[in-house]
Order: sequence, then structure tokens, then C-alpha cells
Amino acid sequence: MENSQIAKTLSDLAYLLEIKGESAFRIRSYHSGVRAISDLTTSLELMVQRGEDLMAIKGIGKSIAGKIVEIIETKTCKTLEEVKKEVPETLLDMLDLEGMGPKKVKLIYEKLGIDSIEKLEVAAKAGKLRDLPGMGAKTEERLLASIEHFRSGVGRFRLDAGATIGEAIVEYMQRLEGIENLELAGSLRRRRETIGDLDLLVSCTDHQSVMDHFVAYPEVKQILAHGDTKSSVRLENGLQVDCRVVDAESFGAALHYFTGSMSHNVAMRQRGMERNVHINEYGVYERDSGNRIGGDNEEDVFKALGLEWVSPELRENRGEIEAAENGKLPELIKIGDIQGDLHMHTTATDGKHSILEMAEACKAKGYKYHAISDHSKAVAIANGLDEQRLAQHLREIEKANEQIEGIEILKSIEVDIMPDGTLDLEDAILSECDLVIASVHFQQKMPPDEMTDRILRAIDNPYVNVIAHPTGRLLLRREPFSFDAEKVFAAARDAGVCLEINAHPARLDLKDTHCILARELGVKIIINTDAHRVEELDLMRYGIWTARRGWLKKENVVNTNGLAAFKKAIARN
Ligand code: DGT
Ligand code: CA
Ligand code: CA
Ligand code: ZN
Repeated sequence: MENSQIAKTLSDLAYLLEIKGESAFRIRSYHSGVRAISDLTTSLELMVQRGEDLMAIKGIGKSIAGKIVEIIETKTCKTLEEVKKEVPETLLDMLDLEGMGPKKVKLIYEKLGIDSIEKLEVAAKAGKLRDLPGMGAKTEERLLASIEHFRSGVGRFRLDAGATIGEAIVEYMQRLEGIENLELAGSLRRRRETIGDLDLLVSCTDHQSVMDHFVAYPEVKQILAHGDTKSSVRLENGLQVDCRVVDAESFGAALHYFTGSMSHNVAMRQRGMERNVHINEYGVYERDSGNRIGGDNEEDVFKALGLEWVSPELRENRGEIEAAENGKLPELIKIGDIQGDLHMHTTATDGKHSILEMAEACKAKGYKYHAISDHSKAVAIANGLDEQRLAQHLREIEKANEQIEGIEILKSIEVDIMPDGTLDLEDAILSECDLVIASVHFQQKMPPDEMTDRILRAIDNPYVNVIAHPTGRLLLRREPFSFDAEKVFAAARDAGVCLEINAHPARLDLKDTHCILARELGVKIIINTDAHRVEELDLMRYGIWTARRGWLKKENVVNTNGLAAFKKAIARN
């Protein structure tokens, strides 16, 4: 059973209990359990099979641990089944609507007996919600818009969509005169792998002109709110953008607040409480006197709490505050540290450009080296290479390498890991490559033990240097395969095999929490784009962002080395 399924069951339980009116303490402990599970890199099912202690996981107490075991063993949860008898399960759908939290759902359910999105829609259209406390005609209007949005099936967006759309809006907003500061905050600034909505923050002396200019953005499909300090719009593609305008003296405090994450903010406020400092989106204040002590820049917020400035990618309450207190923040890797891209395809298989075209493009990016790594024969739909064609392809790479100056083209292959863990090509031909990348493309749904063994066996092959997109997930489309990440990572470290951060925004695989684990275990990381055309070489930044969220430094990543050092760095133990 997937960890995500277990998390979903517990989160459903927490919400239904909250609607039922259960104690806040119990509900909080469920939510913290759910968060702990989503940060895990090991399969809970495997841990249970091995009799490991789930309570050793931070955020999981005795009662949650018991529930997890029950869910794994019985495929159901008795408490949840019982709660469902008292509170209709369909209320959970209503929670998926934007602007609907458990409190509102509870209110609407208790006062009007509404327990489904359909009934909610009817009631909103008939104007029956406006008399409830805290609601009005505007709330009904917004709810109807959320329902429409929900039905259109658009939820979260990929990071690349968030980033490119955000950058276009920034450019548009900058055309307005009088703008003093302008930043994209929220999950995009933290470089999360998916984005719920964009949060634009502006400081300007003329607030109204910012609001008016913002809602006039040409891509706007619907104006959700148009106020004096905050406006929200929905774009043609369904993405929501919030824009807030503040005075320059509050910009730093607001930037910190709206960058989040929520749990980072909560921990920061808590720390402030212990130090007589109050922080909010307007500024930093001395708690006793109420005196303002800063807020025009973000450093003020951290300084007031005795902390170094924390890079937004780290603000997930994963230990960054302690690290900032003790001068232990890592110097995070930067895009300019990358000296080569080692995973890309050409016209020989499913790429759109030739070896030389890819090489020229890599050279133009300033890389010192790169590798051509096309597919092996198992990927038949991509016209994968068999031994003979690969031999020919390697000669062509050598030829291209002689033709081009100023960059070294390495001979590589992305060889498939077969279901039994053997590789799709003979060792003899693999031994002729400078770099062998192994990856799983088929038969991804295996019991976790078998998948673990499959990858371990590939790592055992002495010619393998890299495991590419190690968990196989496709963001918003396909779950990662379940396997014992800790065991695989430790084996990779011992063998001297690198694990890839596949920078393609559909993958971002390894993900941030895996990078944290890899760093702890001392695994070598390589960041590659898996480009199938020259334009996709630009995807490198998403891999860097993920590495930064995973606390990685330049030293943790092998392709930050010059060519000679890189060759040493990828060598097996
Ligand atoms: P998203 O949009 O789901 O990808 O994630 P975020 O992190 O961008 O969340 P969003 O857009 O709801 O809010 C942006 C930031 O504003 C969030 O990271 C933290 C801050 N924020 C919003 N509401 C609250 C709140 O009620 N309390 C605190 N402490 N911070 C909040
Ligand atoms: Ca957001
Ligand atoms: Ca938002
Ligand atoms: Zn590939």
C-alpha cells in the first residue's frame, strides 16, 4: 500500500472528526501525522512488515502508529468507518472547494443539512447561504465560481507553469509607473514542485493603480476580487493569481509572511513569542512596547529573532530555523555551479535534434562537457538502441566530439532496468560508454520488495554510474513506485553510483525530501535535464531548485566539477 493512500485515509479521518466537533488536540495530531507521512521516503508497509517502530518517526505518536498498522493490515480504518456513519463522507468533497475549510463546511452542514457539492450549488444559487454568520451574497458568488473551477478539474499546476506564467505577470506589472518592489511570493518562491496559486506582492505609493493594472492583465478570465489592497483573478488556463499591495516599509515583513510556508511562519511566530517579538505582514514589533523595529526588508524579520536570513526554498519547517540560529545553513547549490548536463536524447531515438545540435547548445550554455544518452531497445516506442545500433551511435558521438571545439561530448546510454534487475544491453557494449545511466521505464507496479531488489541488482552491475529518475513518478499523473529508498540509497553510496535529480518539471525525481535523505546518507547526486530537444536544456533550473529545497550544496553534486574531476567523481567504488 502506498504511503499516500495511508495519508489520505488519516486526513479524511481528521477532517470528518473536525466537522463532527472532535477536540482540536486530537485533530492536530492527525494532521501532523499526515504531514510526517508525506515527508517520508520509506514505505510504511515495508516498515510494518519488518516490525520497525513507527513511533520513531517524528510527528507520529502511539495512536496514529496503531492506525497506520491497522490500515495496512486490514485495508480499512474502523474509526473512520464509524465516523462516516455519523458524518457524511461526501462533506469531504466540499473541502476541496476553494475557500471552504472544515469550519465553514460544519456550519453549512449543521444549519442547512447541506452535505454535497450539488446541494451546495443549489443553495448558493437560491441565495440561502447569505444569512449564515460570516457569509453574504459575495460568498455565494465566490462559492459558485469555486464549484465551476472544481468541476473543470484544474487543481495544482506544475512548477514550470507557475514560474513561466509568474514571470510574464511580473514583466507586465513592471510596466506600471511608481512600482517600488515586486516579488512572487508563496509556493513559487519556495520552488515547490507544484503550485496551488500565485502570490504577487507589490509595494507602491498608489495602491489603487496597482490593483486596477493587475485585474486588467490580458490573460485574465475572471476577476474574483478587486479591492484596495488585495485582488484575485483566474487566468484563462485556470490558475488563480492573488496580488497584494503594501507600503514600502512593510514590504519585507509581507514578503516573509506571504512566502510561507504556513508551518515555517507558525514556527517563526512562536519563536518571536519567546523573545518578546511580534511579527506579522506589516512589520516587526517589540511585543511589550509595541514599538516597530523593522519590516522594510526580509532580513529584519530573521534578525529580530536572532537568525540568519533563510533561503525561501528551505522554509518548510524542516530544521531551517535551528540551522539559521547556529550558523549551520548550507550554502545552497546555484545554477552557475553546473558544468555539464549528462542526460539527453537525440534523433537516434526519441529526441528532436542531432548529436552536434545538442552539443552546440550545451556549449552555448557554457558547459565544459555533456553526455548523449539515448534509450535502449526495451523502449521500442522511442526506437531504442540495440547493441549494434549503440556501437554505431558511439562512433558517431566520437566523430561529433572531434568536430566540435571547446566542449567534451561523453558517450553514454540510458539503459533500461528489466523487471528482474538485469540490464537491457550486454556488458560488453556498456563497457565502451564513458557513463552508463540505468532507469526503470516498464512494469513499475511491483511489490515494494521486488522493486527494491530490481534496482539493487542494477546498482550491482559494475558498469552503471547513474540511476536516472529513481522513483519513476510523473507529477500530477503517476505515483512513484514503492521501494525501500533507504536501502537503495545506501547501496548506491556504497557502490559509488550517483542518483539523478531529473530536472524535467514533469518528474523532479529525486524530489526534495529524497535529496535530504541522500545528503544525510552521503549519496552522490547528479542533476540532468533529460532533454529531448535543445530548448529543454533550459529545464536545468528546476533541478537546481529541487536540489536547493533538498538542502544540497555544490559539493554534493558531481556535475559541478570540471571534466577531469567529474570523471573521478563518477567512478565507482
Ligand atoms: P499553494 O498556493 O497551495 O501552492 O501554497 P502557498 O504556500 O503559496 O499558500 P497560499 O497561496 O495559500 O499562501 C501564501 C502564503 O501566505 C503561505 O505560504 C503562508 C501565508 N499565509 C497564508 N495564509 C496564512 C495564515 O492563515 N497564517 C499564516 N501564518 N500564514 C498564512
Ligand atoms: Ca500560493
Ligand atoms: Ca494564494
Ligand atoms: Zn531519458
